[in-house]
Amino acid sequence: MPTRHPTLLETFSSRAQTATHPLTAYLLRLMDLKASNLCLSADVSTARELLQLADKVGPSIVVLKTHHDVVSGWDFHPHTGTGARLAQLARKHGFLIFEDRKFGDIGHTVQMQYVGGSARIIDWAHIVNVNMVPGKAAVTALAEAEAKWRERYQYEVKTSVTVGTPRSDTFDEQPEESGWWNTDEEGQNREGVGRKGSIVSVTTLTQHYESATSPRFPRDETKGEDCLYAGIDEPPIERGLLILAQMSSAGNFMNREYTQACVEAAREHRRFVMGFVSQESLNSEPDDHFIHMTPGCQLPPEGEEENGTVAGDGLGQRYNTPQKLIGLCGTDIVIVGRGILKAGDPQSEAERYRTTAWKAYLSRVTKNT
Ligand code: 6AU
Repeated sequence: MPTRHPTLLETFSSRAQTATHPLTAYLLRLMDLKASNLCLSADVSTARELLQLADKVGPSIVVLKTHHDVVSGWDFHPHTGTGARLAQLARKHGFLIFEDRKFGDIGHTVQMQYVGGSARIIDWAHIVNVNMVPGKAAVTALAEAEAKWRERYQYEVKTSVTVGTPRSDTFDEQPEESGWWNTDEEGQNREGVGRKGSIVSVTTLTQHYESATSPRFPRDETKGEDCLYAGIDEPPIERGLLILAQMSSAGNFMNREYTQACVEAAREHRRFVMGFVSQESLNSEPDDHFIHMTPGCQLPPEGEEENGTVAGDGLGQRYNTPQKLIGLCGTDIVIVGRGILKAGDPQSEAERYRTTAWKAYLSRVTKNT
């Protein structure tokens, strides 16, 4: 049982006022608006299924969790691919995308995995998570990558060609540092973009950044419906990190000391770390306003005792009910995969989970008022 930290007693709308991270504040408002604290773990095997599922279950959830690397047919196109189409569905139904990438390597590598490669995860996933086994540097490195990306994102590259004799002040003597933050979506180096002009004869080709008109992300060029969920604005541009502090699987090695180190890392990066993937609330100091998302959640079949026990999956996964996780352990959002995916009607099963998890939250805060 966690200690009775104030966040356990507060409503999500009230916590939205005090949350340190802008994306956490947004998510808490979304939860209040949709009366949902449900995350769907969309562990399906094709991009087509993923998009159909997101469209169907979108109204019931506040977070859609992906494992992009288990999805066949994932289209990596930055503007029209699977990430961009998910982002469009996220706007339409009002949910955030959480790529369950569990980064777990040295700082330099996790930066490249987050921002670069074919997937360019940071472009379409509002939230990612980190497995902190390599140490706190992984969190620092991801925070740095996000800050650099955000700095760049707020501007669009504009290209202009002028003919004439360039003046000497058109040139910048200091070349920019090279790295993943200087590559565009096609992987081309953008080194120096925004600062230098290069001369071809007397023609000057200039590229510069201009403020983007909308923080919408990724820049949406997909065709079709492009509406924004009513009642709330666009999510903020800031990306968020969840630290994997406790696992649902039997016999995992995340002991108390490890979990405590995760909490300390979160406190050191409050502007980037939204909270934890954990099995209980880890807020303990007055300044802790972290959010907790919890996997290993299933309900007994319909018609059976709602708070009864649920067997594991035979592969190490253990399950608890929303009532136990939200009501007793004090977490905020339940992450449900196969409990919904394997149902005959995933859409109505998602509604059953949404109402049960929301009821558990309401009775927690009501009991405590
Ligand atoms: O509901 P399930 O068992 O079908 O799916 C649970 C989902 C899977 C796991 O990769 C993930 O939650 N997960 C995580 C996460 C989210 O990081 C941590 C953990 O401790 N246990 C767990 O199952 O996609």
